[in-house]
Amino acid sequence: MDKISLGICSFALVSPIAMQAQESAERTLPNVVLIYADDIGFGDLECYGAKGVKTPNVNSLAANGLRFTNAHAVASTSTPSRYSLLTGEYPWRKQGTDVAAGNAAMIVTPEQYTVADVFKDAGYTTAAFGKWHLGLGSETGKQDWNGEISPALADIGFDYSYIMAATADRVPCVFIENGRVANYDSEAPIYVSYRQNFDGEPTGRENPELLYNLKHSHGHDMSIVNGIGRIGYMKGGGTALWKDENIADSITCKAVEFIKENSEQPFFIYFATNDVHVPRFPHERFRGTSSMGLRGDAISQFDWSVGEVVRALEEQGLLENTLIILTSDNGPVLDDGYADEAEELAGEHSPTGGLRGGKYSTFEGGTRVPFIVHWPAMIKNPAVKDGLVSQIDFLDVMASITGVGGVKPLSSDGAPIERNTWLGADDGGRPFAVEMAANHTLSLIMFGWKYIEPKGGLSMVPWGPKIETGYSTEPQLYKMVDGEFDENNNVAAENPTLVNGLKEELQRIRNTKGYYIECR
Ligand code: NG6
Ligand code: CA
Repeated sequence: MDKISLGICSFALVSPIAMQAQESAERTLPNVVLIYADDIGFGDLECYGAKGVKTPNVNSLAANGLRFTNAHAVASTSTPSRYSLLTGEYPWRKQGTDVAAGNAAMIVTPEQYTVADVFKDAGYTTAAFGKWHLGLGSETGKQDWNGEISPALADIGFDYSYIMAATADRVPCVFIENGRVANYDSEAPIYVSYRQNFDGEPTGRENPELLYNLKHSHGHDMSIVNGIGRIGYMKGGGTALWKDENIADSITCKAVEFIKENSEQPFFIYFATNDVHVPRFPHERFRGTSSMGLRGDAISQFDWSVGEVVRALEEQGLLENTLIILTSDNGPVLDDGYADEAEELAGEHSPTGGLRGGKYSTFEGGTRVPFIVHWPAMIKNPAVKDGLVSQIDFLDVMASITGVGGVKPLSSDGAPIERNTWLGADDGGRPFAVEMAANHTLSLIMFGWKYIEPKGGLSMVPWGPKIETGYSTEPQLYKMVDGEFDENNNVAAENPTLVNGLKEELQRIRNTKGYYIECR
């Protein structure tokens, strides 16, 4: 295997003719629903081997569609992964794509072509629900939370949006509907700062007695909203403030409403759940549904959301011709800053499904995620697929499916031809995938190997989560093929030629936008 000749154009591509572009032109365009989970690991869903939690709705999508076992988020944290999924550009090509504060300026700019623009160009109605985490407004810290926030999602292709600015653990703790705070309470104007507290406002650090819902384990000791400490400071909000136990209900109900109101024309829904990110505080009706406490119960809640979306599609007679893709933004973490007993109660369950590392890390636990494709009208043979998949292709695969794009990608790093993998027509998968860890270490999966570039860094995440980073000053090479995948056995020293080849290949990808296509 290490004799393989590495170098530009050294991999074979599936012929574009194999693309199913010739399929019946009359077929109406599918609705597309992306269910983008937060921090759900490779092993966190029952159909991927989860223990102690039931996920019947997700299982049913997997059983009637394609369930991928080698699919990858582009990064092991949220903002960079989401950035890449929406734009088809690697996050390391653009500064400022790391985990964003709740008052960050918009990271995807209106000039950029996004997957939402693809759908607009195809004549779709588009909507985003739930976690955003890609900034809003033109300048960090300068948003007017009491008026119109601009630019917002309408400027990058979304007709409708009902979102959280960042994450549930970051202020402002309000939903934003079409660029304005939803349920705005004029008696409680909203102020947000990531620098200093507002006079007289309690914080988790100084007033731990007010943390009646969840206590922090690390960080998350600034403003208190709903008895939970957050990252960042905010004042006001009044009746607009969310209650964590209702977040899943709110975004799910809004999405279901949208499906009902838009059943006549094709739509794209970006359905980004808050589950199972911290603070995990699912609704009472999910409490105790798993054997793992709040984290497991949040997985049940996620599964419920999936079920509600599917049910709404079914009720509108749309399920048959709706493409549902279910995946996650990065790998799992147990203690991510709140004392929710995720570690203590995990029991037999392995959130990464036995992979090494987790959220933040360069090991597979950080970026290999569940990936399920369900489209009854198109996918007639449900299967488990092990072809290499990367979320970097989302924009171009959607462009190919909607007929907006051609053989050439519309993004800088995606590949429309990967549509064949995503829809099950090609088992081979992507020739390579690049993944980024929290400290920007890149790894390259190619030719059945995983190469992790050398870059310094602590071997464990230093601020709290008990996760191996995978960082090393030495190159790492792991065999990834034929069930022999083992990230414990670094064979770099025995394979210097291969290591060099993969290093060069990674360098070429770094230097070349559209590298995949250049190699055709
Ligand atoms: C970290 C937070 C963590 C989580 C993460 C982003 C602390 C101590 N930890 O900085 O809780 O919010 O950022 O997660 O503040 S992500 O899934 O949105 O990338
Ligand atoms: Ca995440």
